Formats: sequence, C-alpha cells, structure tokens
Amino acid sequence: MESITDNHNAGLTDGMHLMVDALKANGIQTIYGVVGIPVTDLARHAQAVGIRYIGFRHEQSAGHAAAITGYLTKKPGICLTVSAPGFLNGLVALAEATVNGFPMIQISGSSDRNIIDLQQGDYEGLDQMNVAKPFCKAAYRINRPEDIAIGLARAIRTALSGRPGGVYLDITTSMLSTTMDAAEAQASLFTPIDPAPIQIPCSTAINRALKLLSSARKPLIILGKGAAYAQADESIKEFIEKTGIPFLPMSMAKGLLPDDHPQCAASARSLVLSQADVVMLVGARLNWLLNHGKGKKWNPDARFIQLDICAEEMDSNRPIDAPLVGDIAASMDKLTSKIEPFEIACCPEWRKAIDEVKKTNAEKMHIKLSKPTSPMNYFNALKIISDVMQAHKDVYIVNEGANTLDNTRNVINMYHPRLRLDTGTWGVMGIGMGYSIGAAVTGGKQVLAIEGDSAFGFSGMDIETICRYKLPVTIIVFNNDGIYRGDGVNQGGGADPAPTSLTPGARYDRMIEAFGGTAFHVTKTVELEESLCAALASGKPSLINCVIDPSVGVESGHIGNLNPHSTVK
Ligand code: ADP
Ligand code: TZD
Ligand code: MG
Repeated sequence: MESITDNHNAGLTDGMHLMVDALKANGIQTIYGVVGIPVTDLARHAQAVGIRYIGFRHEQSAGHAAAITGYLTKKPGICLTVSAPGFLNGLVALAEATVNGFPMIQISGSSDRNIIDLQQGDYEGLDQMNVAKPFCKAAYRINRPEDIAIGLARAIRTALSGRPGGVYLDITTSMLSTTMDAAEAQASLFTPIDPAPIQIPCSTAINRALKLLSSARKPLIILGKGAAYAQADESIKEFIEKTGIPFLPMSMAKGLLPDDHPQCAASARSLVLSQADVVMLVGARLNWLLNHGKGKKWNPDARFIQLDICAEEMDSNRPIDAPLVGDIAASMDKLTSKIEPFEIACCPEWRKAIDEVKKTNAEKMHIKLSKPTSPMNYFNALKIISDVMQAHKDVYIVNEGANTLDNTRNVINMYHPRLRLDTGTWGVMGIGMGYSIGAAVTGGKQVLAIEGDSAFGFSGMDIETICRYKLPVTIIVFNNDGIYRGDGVNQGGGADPAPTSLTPGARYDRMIEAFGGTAFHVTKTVELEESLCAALASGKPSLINCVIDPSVGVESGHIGNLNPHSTVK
C-alpha cells in the first residue's frame, strides 16, 4: 500500500499534512484534544513539526483549555476532536466559549458525506456541521485539501473579529486522505491580514458619552471581562485615574486594576449600583449578572454609557443613553484625550460615602475571616489562602463551585489583569482542569485552582493530564461533602443519599497520588497554610483536599433567588 510519506516524496501531499502546515503557518503553537479515528495521525504530525499537542481525558476539558487560551492570547485556541461523540463532548466548551466571547476553533474529524447524507449508519456518524451551528458563531466544512487555507482563514477571522467566539471546523475523513500536488498545496497557504480589525468610534458618540458623564454626580464604571480581553490595561487605568470615578470589576475583570485600588468599589457593590446616576459599562453586558440593569438593585434614574465592540448589544436589556461601539482601547483613548473640557465632577461626597461602606464591610469581613472553627469554614480557610497568595500575586486563580466560587471571589484579591479565570457568563461547572491546563501551558505561570468538591468532579480525571505534562498546577478541593452543603437528607426517609450529597469524607487527594502528583489532606488552617506553601514552592502537580464543615454552605451560593419557588409542599 502506498504510504503518505511515499506520496510526499512523489511531490504529493494530502489533507492531513496540509491541515497541519496551515495551522503552523498561522502561528498555532498548541492543539488541545483527544485522538482517535480519523485525527490520530494529524496530532502525531503536528507534534512532529513542533506544534505542542496536549492530549486530554475528555474533550470538554480540551475545549475549555482552547477557550481560555483564546481569552488569554487574543488568538483562537484550537481543540481537536474525533467524530460524533468526541465532537459532542467538545461542543459544550465551544458553546461556552461563544457565550463568554472567547475565540476558539473546534476542529473535528467527521464521517464521509455520502454515508451521513443518506443516513446509512457510519462508524461514529453524525451531521456534525449542522449540529454545531446553533452553538457557535459559525460552522464550516472543508471538503477538499485545496480549500484548507481558505477554510482555516475563515475560521480564524470569524473567531476573532467583532465579538470573539467559537467556530466549528469540520474536516472529513476523505478530505484528510485526499492527495494534491505538494508545491500547489504550499502555494495555497496564507495568513489572514488583520483578522480582528480595530474599530474606532466616531467623535459624535464620544462627545455624547462625555456630555453625559460630565452631568453625573455619582458616576460609576463597570469593568467586564471584555475589558480584560481587550488588553487595553493602560488606557483603562489612565481614564479611571484621570477621572477619579469609582469602578466595579466583574468577576473576571478583577485585577485589571488591583482590587486594593482606592477607587475600587467592589466591597460597596450594593451601594454603588443602587445610587450611581451615570453608569459606564466597559466590556460588560447587562445580562443576569447585572440584573439586566433594572429592578430594585439599581437606581431607577441611572443613565448608561456602554463601550462594546458589538453594536447589537446596545439596548439589549434597557435603553442605552450613550452607546460607544468600538474597540475598548480606541474608545478609552479618545475619551481620555478629550476629558479636560468636560471636567468630570466625581463629587467628593460620592467617594466618601463609598469609602465609608468599604470600611464597614471590611471590618465585618475581617471578623468573619478571623473566626476559628473546627472543622474549617470557607472564610477561615480562604483567609489562609489569601495570606499565602500575598507572596504569589502572579499566579492564575481558576475558580468554580457555588459557595466556593462566591466566597473566593469576595475574599481573594487580584492584583494583575487576566489572572482570575472562572465559571463565566453561564456560571457553568466543569471549567476547572481545562482552564488550569490551558493557562499553565499558555501563560507559563503557576495555577491555583480553587474548586468545590462537586465542581471538581466535572473535570477531575484531567488531573492525570496535569501530571502527565508535569504542569505547575495546585488544586484545592473545598470538600464539604456535597453540592452547596453536605448535610442534605433524603426527604423520603430512604437509604439513598440526598440529591445534593456526595460521598462523606471523600479523599480527592488520593486521586492525584495515582498519577504521581503530590497529595495533601488538611483539616486545620495551619495544615492548609503549610501544604499550600509547599505545593506552590514545588511547582509540581498537587492536590489539597481541604475539609470544610458540611453544614456551612448556602443553597446555590449567592444566586439562591434564581431557584423556582415551589408553592406545593
Ligand atoms: P462580564 O461577564 O465580565 O460582565 P461580558 O462577557 O458580559 O462581561 O461582556 C463582555 C463584553 O465585552 C461583550 O459584550 C463583548 O462584545 C465585549 N468586548 C469584547 N472584546 C472587546 C473589545 N476589544 N472592545 C470592546 N468590547 C469588547
Ligand atoms: N451542571 C453544570 C454543568 N453546571 C452547573 N452550574 C450545575 C450543574 C449546577 N451547579 C451549580 O450551579 S453549582 C454546583 C452545581 C452542580 C456545584 C456546587 O457544589 P460545589 O461548591 O461542591 O462545587 P460548594 O462550595 O459546595 O457550594
Ligand atoms: Mg461542595
């Protein structure tokens, strides 16, 4: 049988080789995936030519790693999956990347069209491109090797331009093995020019925004993860410091300016939302996370300025008085350059009122954090972590769970942009190991994943991947024996555990031992401190099973109000 190498030597190449060449030509450094028919050789060849291949235990985690790579680098992260079930496993991450606005491309092998289209039952057969369409920005299929360069360029441009998001790219088995002239194939390769063109808002929109801002007595800036993604850190800082306006960071925007910045209003959130008269949204949508910009949490007379790349985001939840459609860096720079004539009067009483609430809330928090309990609770455990992290401010914090998520967000300060990676817009569980791996591989920095015990279970098997690639990831499992809490009861009185219960006293630390990682089991704050210091100092894969009182969690964390209220008992 003629081999691909023979073909290569005979001046031919094929779709599989050309696909790898095209990825390399476009600067792709890493592929995250799970191999099998028909993409195993593609991964092997990618590794052979110097693209890093990170092989996972589940496609969802590979997809999450690709998504977070996209968020951190402003280049699409690549996830490689096999047909049908592998493709479907990756689809959750693709959909989530799209909802979050993270650029990624899921490339999946697929069955031959003639069998799929007549529904004749192929091995792992599914009409993948059409299945993917509602879950991503666009879905494309490459049917011929000569279309690879164009197909990839379309995927890259779609993932990056406008509001970034996920793209599905279908590569058929027959396309992968179709040969073509090697010289022609090389000549077809290209890199798309300026795939994420900078959009600059016009002066009318800038002036409208500044006029509104200058009328404010109690202005507020809300920074979202779009502002973090934009990498406009200096422009944002300059505008905020020049105007003196208080700012509220959304979860993943924490650290864009340090959480201990004097203008940070994070710990006076209720006050600023209920009283601000002009709110400037910077890369943050008025979705459920901000109560859609209306209702009892908001000042009913507040007026809004919104900076966003996506024109149709304006007025999506409430009228926007001054829409500023464009790139955040461009908009911010234009605003800053014109600011003097308008004299933004951030009145001193407004800052003073915020500072007073901050002080009171800090005192209340200090009491919570300092209270010793046995077993530990979220707060005294997080106090220890917060203290240790003062010496490790440049570490990624990956965070998921319910109480574990909310309490960590409130207690652990962030000091640098794009280091806090969490459940994002959907509030979904399962990002833990994927984001940790993606961040460690892409950012080259240490990662601390703070995980609820339930949350950890969604991607826990990929600790094997962390160990196999020897990544500097430390995982703390806040183990309270359950979803929200571990003391649920079976209301029917039967022997089965309650719906929220997990195995009491589970030893998650023993899982990592199986793969050669370092395990810690801690029940006291002093042990937590010692183990975290040791884990971070070693830089080796490690897992700390941190025992938390099963009775201290709140149902659904901070969003218990979203549960349907049953009137029938
Ligand atoms: P958060 O959850 O932190 O509130 P969202 O994900 O809701 O943030 O909002 C992010 C917004 O940022 C999206 O509407 C997106 O279109 C926007 N965005 C992303 N990148 C840019 C950019 N470079 N310039 C302007 N807006 C951007
Ligand atoms: N499935 C998916 C994919 N995402 C979800 N958000 C949920 C289920 C529902 N869910 C939450 O919203 S939080 C959570 C689940 C299962 C886990 C909470 O338990 P935990 O954290 O152990 O991770 P705490 O500290 O015990 O609250
Ligand atoms: Mg739990």
